[in-house]
Amino acid sequence: MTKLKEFPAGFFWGGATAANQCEGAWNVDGKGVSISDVMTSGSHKVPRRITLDIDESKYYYPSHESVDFYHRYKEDIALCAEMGFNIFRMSINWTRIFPNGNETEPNEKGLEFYDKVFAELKKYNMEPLVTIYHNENPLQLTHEFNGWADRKCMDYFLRFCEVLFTRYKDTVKYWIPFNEINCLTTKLGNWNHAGILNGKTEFFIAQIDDPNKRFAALHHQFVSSAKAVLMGKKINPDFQFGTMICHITVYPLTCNPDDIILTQEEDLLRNCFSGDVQVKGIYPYYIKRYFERNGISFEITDEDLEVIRKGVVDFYSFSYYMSNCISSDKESAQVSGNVMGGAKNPYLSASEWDWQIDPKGLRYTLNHVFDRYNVPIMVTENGLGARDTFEDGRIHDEYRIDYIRQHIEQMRLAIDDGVNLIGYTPWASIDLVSVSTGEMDKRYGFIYVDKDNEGNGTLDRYRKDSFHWYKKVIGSNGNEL
Ligand code: BGP
Repeated sequence: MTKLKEFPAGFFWGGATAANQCEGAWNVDGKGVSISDVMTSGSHKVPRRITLDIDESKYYYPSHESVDFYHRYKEDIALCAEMGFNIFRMSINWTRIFPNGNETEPNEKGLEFYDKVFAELKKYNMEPLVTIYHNENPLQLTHEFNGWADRKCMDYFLRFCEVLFTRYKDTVKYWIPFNEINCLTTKLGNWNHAGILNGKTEFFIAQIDDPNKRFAALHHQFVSSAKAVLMGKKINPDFQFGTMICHITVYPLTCNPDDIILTQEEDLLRNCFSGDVQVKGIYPYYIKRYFERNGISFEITDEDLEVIRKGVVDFYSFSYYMSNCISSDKESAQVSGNVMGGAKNPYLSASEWDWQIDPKGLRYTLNHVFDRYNVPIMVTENGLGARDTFEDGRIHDEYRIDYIRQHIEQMRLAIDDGVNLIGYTPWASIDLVSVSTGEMDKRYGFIYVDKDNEGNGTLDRYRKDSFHWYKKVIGSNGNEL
């Protein structure tokens, strides 16, 4: 028996956050309103909604105060440094820099905030990993022309990129242009990921899915990502860009060939399409056929395709929370209550929110994507959403430790398989607002924040048991689990 390969020296260990889910300070220092700022809180039974009028007395908007990273970033970064992070994933809130998205000059105060965050990271030798777009579309662009559904959005986004690349030329090396870009391949990702508002009711957006707009929006994000890569490499050839795919790994529920075919279709559409565009630089054959079969059409120019071909990313990153089963039998397909769809896998348990826990699926996925793309890989999100109990300043989150331990074990096996895995930034460094529920009690962090679903709490930070455990893992470069 040969010895299992170890995590390579210099492996990136850290955690992930997103501006709209942790910063708060939604209208401070010149910040404009983003689509996330007009989303009400929800629950896993009642979906979040986008309001048209911000009337604070009627609704609770979780992103407005959130966990106040904006004012507490020093304390939070110090805690991450204590765990031993050498990488810190975060996003830059577009509306801090361009409040309405369409200004010609950036808001200096917004940039100064990120200057300070980067200075703090540098103090602890933490590499910033920056998501440029994490559901933070300026609301103005949505009102003006339906957000990403319109080509005009690209120019405004690229101006935003230009400002960031120039300002942070020597500060940031790793960039992710779009978070979970592939969510637009399903109707769930419409509003949340692209600011497309279809149809209005009195106070709310009706959220009617329009696949033409949705896939046009996705296309505009692909072209913008490729243009950002080309622009960024001119500004600093050492910049490294990555895709970020919400990878919901799919298995056929049975060996019925009908299940196999459906599973393949689902995998290609949801998981592979966006990676193929961003890493291989091609619009794959199967998506052209999918568009034809479903009557989907929008403008794709020759120039777009040329840009996509040239502006490929350097690394592949993805979020991995679960796997799902696909079944051609309607009844089985309905069994799971999981918001992400799919049938229940009898071999797996699930989180309270019905996300099926599948550590071995991570090893399978790592091999699958490395074989397909052959570029360095980072797992930029993975974690367990759970209700934590706070007792005398302690949080005993053994369940989270188990979840992350098992996933790290599988990452190590994938490395042993030969996969070039370079980093791991689990969700989340710190408790923050959940994107699907808008609530606080679906917690992911290593650091507990005293705040509840209604927004009450001291905002004080506490180290969970998982904090101490993860510190040991990082200190041993993944050897002590
Ligand atoms: C991903 C998002 C994150 C994050 C995470 C957990 O889809 O990129 O922003 O929130 O999922 O999801 P949730 O908060 O819905 O549990």
